Amino acid sequence: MPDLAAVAPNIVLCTLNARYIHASLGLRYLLANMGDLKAQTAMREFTIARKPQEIALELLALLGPQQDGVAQIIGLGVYIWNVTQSTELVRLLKAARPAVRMVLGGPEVSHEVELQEITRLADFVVTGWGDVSFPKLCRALLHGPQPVMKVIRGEQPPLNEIALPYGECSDADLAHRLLYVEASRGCPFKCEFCLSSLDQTAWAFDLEKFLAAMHALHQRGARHFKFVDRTFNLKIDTSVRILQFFLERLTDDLFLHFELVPDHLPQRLKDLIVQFPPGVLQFEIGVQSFNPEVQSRISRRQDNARTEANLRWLTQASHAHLHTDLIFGLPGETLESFAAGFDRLYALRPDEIQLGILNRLRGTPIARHSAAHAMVYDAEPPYTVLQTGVLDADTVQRFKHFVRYWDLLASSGRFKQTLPLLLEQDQPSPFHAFLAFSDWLWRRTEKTCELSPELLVDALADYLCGACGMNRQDVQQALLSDYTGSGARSNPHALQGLLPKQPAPTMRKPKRLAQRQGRHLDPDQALR
Ligand code: B12
Ligand code: SF4
Repeated sequence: MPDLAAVAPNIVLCTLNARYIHASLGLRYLLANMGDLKAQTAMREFTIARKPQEIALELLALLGPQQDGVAQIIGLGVYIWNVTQSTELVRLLKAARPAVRMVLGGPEVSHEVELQEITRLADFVVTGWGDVSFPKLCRALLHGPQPVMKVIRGEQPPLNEIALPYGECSDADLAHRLLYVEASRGCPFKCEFCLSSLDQTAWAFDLEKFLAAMHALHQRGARHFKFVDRTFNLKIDTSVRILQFFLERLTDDLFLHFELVPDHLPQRLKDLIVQFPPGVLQFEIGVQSFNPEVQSRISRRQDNARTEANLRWLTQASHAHLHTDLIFGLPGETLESFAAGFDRLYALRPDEIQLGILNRLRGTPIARHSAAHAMVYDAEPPYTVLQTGVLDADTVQRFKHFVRYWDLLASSGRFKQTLPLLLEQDQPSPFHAFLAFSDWLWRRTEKTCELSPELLVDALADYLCGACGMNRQDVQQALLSDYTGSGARSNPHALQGLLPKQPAPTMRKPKRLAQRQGRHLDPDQALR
């Protein structure tokens, strides 16, 4: 029986992920770079759904009893999605064991440090990159000389001096979680709503070393790779090498996610993209706004004509799944100008249009517009815009309903046949058509959650046949195809007598349904 106190780690790296499926890449970097301290370091991940009390107890049990003269350190990764729970966790840990050294890091505590409750409660804060500075701080805490500064600016060494983290991914991570990988850090662009606009440039990891690590992961069975590079198509030589690497390993189960800037798609990249069959490539393309005035106000350089041409090419010539983003509430963006951007994007028929509402992230330069554009933001994370000089609070609220219903009807992929009936009628535009439906559904239900597939089917039938006067048979046909195609097997009122006869329900049915719906949902959206 080993002596538990002797094997207990005295450094614990911890974070609260948004959901279990998101494994923390940042924490794995820190662990991989602990050097001589690695043997005494443990990593523990939780989700934001866990109670801070339970997490605190688990962390303290892991550290074991305090021993004289040996520092115990907890490093906590703090992000916008976990800062509320993390603040409570730090409070509990410091109350239970005041001697424990609480070190914070991560983007949420890297800016406006002095304004936050969590940083007040903690002992140390490392801002920016933690790969080198966290182990250095631990060494100082364990062996002296003791650090004098509470806030430490994280060093940014050349990337080839940082150990890659992929060896820290367990087999369970590879089997059950999204595998985040990173071929470069930073972004050269300056979009003011985004934290990456503070980076001076983008830095690339040594490509051969990176690909060797991807090869090792692939050999271990990894097939889903989610690149967190801010702009995958920045250096085309690198993008080409990475795509070639995966083309050589093409299998049915391969899945690759990349973030792209929309107006840069040279022929060399196109030539490779077309070689990937359906289901392998997913591109997340932030369009954010098509409004040139707003784009220039927030320092977002984007060639709209080229963006449109590239999106059109991708939808028509490639098999890539296109996930596009728009942001509502940017300074000076009206409901009408946003609607025009939405319609322009919808006309290109990307697979998904994800609608976000502006968040004022700590440290981002968008704050400079707050006074001039009468921007009011929620003081609580994720600091969502509540009103602007050209959008009153009711309009923002109205749009929130729109977003929720859009997620349920469009992004979920569950109403592929019915959605065109709704959007492409004689309304002024698809945006206004959906807005009219959204207003109607809100008046009817006064809720944006607990809307079952059956309730949505019935609501769509009533709206399209009633308010819009469409032919009932056409509407029923579209709804029937969507409803049965989604795997749902209940009996909505609007489809009575049309559904194929089902065997008597069994206890396992709801679970199978939930799993099937889960596949349609983007994990990132399921979070909202
Ligand atoms: C993956 C991801 C997510 C995942 C969650 C992942 C998880 N673990 O649960 C999902 C998709 C759910 C998500 C959601 C959102 N995200 Co996000 N996301 C990312 C992304 C793409 C990758 C993170 C990553 O792995 N980076 C790579 C690692 C190496 O960097 P890192 O995590 O920053 O870690 C380094 C340092 O921060 C530091 N560090 C980290 N932990 C610790 C701990 C200690 C002790 C120390 C000393 C240092 C330290 O050292 C690490 C190595 O240098 C980043 C963008 C990016 N490329 O970084 C955005 C990013 C983190 N997200 C961001 C935002 C704004 C959001 C959303 C609000 C977006 C939206 N509008 O909906 C939502 C949050 C929703 C909510 N409920 O609040 C912002 C950060 C905001 C913030 N202050 O935290 C980022 C930076 C994007 C950006 N450029 O603006 N996101
Ligand atoms: S939005 Fe994209 S392109 Fe703009 S600064 Fe952020 S990461 Fe870079």
